[in-house]
Amino acid sequence: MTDLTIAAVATPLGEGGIGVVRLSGPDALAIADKIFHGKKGGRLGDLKTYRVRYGRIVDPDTGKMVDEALAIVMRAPHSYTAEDVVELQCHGGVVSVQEVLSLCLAHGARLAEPGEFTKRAFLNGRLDLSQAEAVIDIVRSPTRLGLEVAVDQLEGSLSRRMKELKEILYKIVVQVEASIDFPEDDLPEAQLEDIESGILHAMQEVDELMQTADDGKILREGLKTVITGKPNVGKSSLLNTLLDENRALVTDIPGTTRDTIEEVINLRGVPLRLIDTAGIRESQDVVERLGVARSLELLEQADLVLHVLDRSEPLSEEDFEVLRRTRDARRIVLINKVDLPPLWDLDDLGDVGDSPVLEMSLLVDGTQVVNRLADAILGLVGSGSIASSAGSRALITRTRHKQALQQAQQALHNSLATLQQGLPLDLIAVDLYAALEFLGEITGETVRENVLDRIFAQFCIGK
Ligand SMILES: Nc1nc2c(ncn2[C@@H]2O[C@H](COP(=O)(O)OP(=O)(O)OP(=O)(O)O)[C@@H](O)[C@H]2O)c(=O)[nH]1
Ligand SMILES: [Mg+2]
Repeated sequence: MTDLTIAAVATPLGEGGIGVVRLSGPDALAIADKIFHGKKGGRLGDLKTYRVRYGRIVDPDTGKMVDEALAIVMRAPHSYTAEDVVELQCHGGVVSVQEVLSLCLAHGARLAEPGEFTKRAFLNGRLDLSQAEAVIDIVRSPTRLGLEVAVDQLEGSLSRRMKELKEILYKIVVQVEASIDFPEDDLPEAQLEDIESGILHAMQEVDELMQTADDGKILREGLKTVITGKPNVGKSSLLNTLLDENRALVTDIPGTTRDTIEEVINLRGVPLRLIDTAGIRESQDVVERLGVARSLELLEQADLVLHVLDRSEPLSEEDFEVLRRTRDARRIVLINKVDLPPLWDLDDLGDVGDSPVLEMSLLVDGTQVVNRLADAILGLVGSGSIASSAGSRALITRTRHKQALQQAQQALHNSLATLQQGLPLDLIAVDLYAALEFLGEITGETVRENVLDRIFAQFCIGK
């Protein structure tokens, strides 16, 4: 695959100051030379790496000029992909960049698949897999803290941590291998103890890393925050207040919101994916019923539930139903409309477990609500720890990494059990090698092709 030269538009499609068409592969310079005419003549193929030329893009078949451009030459291995790369900076119009791309394709390049430039960087050994994944996280990062974590990962924070961890395991493997040839009974006790404490140490390190997975996921994807409650309690009003804009329709008709509405806000550095949902109740209306079903589904996946109640209306079975359903969730109970005469008080709610309860009026005091809610949310998700962990050691941000760690941990656990049962040492070695292989999946040494395809398919074309 890597013997072919690929091309793609690397900038977003639309009008812009410039638009970039990127070529990568062994023929990148030759293809660019067919369509790019430098103002002062000369061939791009004769340039050293990191040189720029000003000129024109010309269709070689018709002799017509397509656009003005700058051509940037980056030679292997000193480029993003570690292959020969040419970037053609054209005027940023939808048609002009497409025309330039078409010329590249007509003269020997193949259209790049999503993420293929980064995939080549990985296959050519310029980035490991965790770093390649960080590239997409940088592009998609919802907040500054998320960006910090992604940049650290691109710089190798996770790669270094994995390397340290693998070093620990290699040491144990060496000890085990060296002892395998000993007759069982002659093995010095101290040696077995060394192996045991090595495994325990590795397990502790893996555990520490796994502890960061919750914070990491929140920073990368945002905290999935579902606003729920029965109809007309003020869910959409809450979304609008938090966004500080009239995003969702608000009326006094129960059942106004039917579909879900999702927006991302930045809560003191922590990204919140806010989802306003249809009010939960029995309904004859088909559309509303679908909305309610979707609300219930979202409740199951929520990282955080904001349960809104209306104090100016009697508590009903629907309120208790939502309370029951969200009992085990990370949850904040919001008692709204306290500007109106109350029809019930806190005791009537019964036991809400550890959930913080806030009384508020979205109508009268929106700003204050935002601040109090922010304090409550950040208190609940431990923002202090999120913010500090972002700046310190490597964070696990992906489920894929977490699963690999869990599998490694299981393998280590098995090796420990084998050791403690006094079984032969070569059995321990098998589990240790398995643990190493799982850890290798994170950085990509032992990853399978179909997993790679899935990872890079998440990228945009041109990246
Ligand atoms: N008095 C008073 N009215 C409020 C308050 N918050 C919201 N409302 C009103 O309550 C009504 C319902 O608000 P929404 O935000 O549409 O409620 P909802 O929960 O999204 O309703 P559905 O989408 O139907 O489930 C609107 O008329 C709001 O103006 C409040 O604190 N006090
Ligand atoms: Mg609504």
